[in-house]
Amino acid sequence: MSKATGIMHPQHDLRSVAGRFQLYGEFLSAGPYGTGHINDTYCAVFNQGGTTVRYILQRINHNVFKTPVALMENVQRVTTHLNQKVAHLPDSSRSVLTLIPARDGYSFYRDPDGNYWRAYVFIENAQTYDAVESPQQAFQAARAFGQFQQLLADLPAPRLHDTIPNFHHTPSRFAKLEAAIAADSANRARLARADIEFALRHKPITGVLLAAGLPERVTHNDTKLNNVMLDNQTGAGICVIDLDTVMPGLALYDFGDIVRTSTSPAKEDERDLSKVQMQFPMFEALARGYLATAGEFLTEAERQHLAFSGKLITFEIGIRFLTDFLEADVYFKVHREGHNLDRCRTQFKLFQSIEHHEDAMNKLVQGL
Ligand code: ADP
Ligand code: GN1
Ligand code: MG
Repeated sequence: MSKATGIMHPQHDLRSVAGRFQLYGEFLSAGPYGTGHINDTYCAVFNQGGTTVRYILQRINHNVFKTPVALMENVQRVTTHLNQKVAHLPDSSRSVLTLIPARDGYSFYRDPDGNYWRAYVFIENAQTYDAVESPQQAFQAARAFGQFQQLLADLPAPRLHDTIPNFHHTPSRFAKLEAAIAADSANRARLARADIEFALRHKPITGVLLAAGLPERVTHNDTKLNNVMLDNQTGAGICVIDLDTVMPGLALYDFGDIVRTSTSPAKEDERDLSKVQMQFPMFEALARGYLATAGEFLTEAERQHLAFSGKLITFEIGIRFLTDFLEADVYFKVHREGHNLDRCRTQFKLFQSIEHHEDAMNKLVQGL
């Protein structure tokens, strides 16, 4: 058990894993890093000729990502393309994730237990945030995710692999929830009656984006606030990270998830629901930041659904947390009893708050 995070970390020999990558110098230490819900992320520290250098080492969660080799092919293509686009700009090595190849030249290392590992250059003097603190942060995050979509618009064929099929197909997510309720395998439905009832009542919205005639694009699909690094000095959104779900999708999956994670001042697992609310100035900053970069390619139908996408993606992640709670926490990492149910409740509270402001949000977008 790691003291820092309270998460169970199976004992991986991180020194030996680090030794499989083209990392030079003396290995000093490695420990758990960050607050992601899926992969095991570590920071590894090296002494390189008297300078201390950090790297990110990650074990890909192959329970969630069933095709790690295809996933790494996507990550390699995407980072190479982005790097070509920004290479001439100052500070380009902090604007795109850089994979460090394994000693055998592959982009990953497969250990004897069948785990897939990768190493990234550590982006220094920048950080991620689990909850938004200012409209400037919201603007910067949204601008960076919009630019990410813009830079990938001309990614050469072939189509990227679907690393998780139907990832944002909300009706499929809803069907999984219905199955989990019917099975009630952990006898937990009794603890979530009102939440289940709330979810079931909102089934009609699940198909709206799919029916809106929106174009397929290359999208990130996991644009929560802590998947973009903000510069410590300037606050600028410098690098989009967590590229496992970059694949074909709708632009609004990304905008919706920024609304979900960057309009409320509360963390995703806040228990005091009175703190969970959609703050209008944050939404305005997000919309302005996103349109500053994505505005040049969005269609009219996409613009019209910007506010709605925040509501839908908040609902979708809410029902995913609820499903995982009912299935005894097999997907998302949990750190306390009822954690997924707490997360579900913040989503449903935020959903209601977005709904309350939806007309005003739509009006604002029309005026931009
Ligand atoms: P997960 O898929 O589990 O969310 P992430 O790839 O988002 O994993 O990494 C978890 C956290 O580690 C991030 O939120 C970020 O704080 C940190 N992190 C990831 N990659 C880097 C990097 N290249 N440089 C610095 N920090 C990073
Ligand atoms: C997971 O990997 P991470 O922690 O950035 C999840 C997202 C959810 C998010 C909820 C591959 O994101 O879809 O929206 O948790 N990623 C995957 O916080 O399922
Ligand atoms: Mg992440």
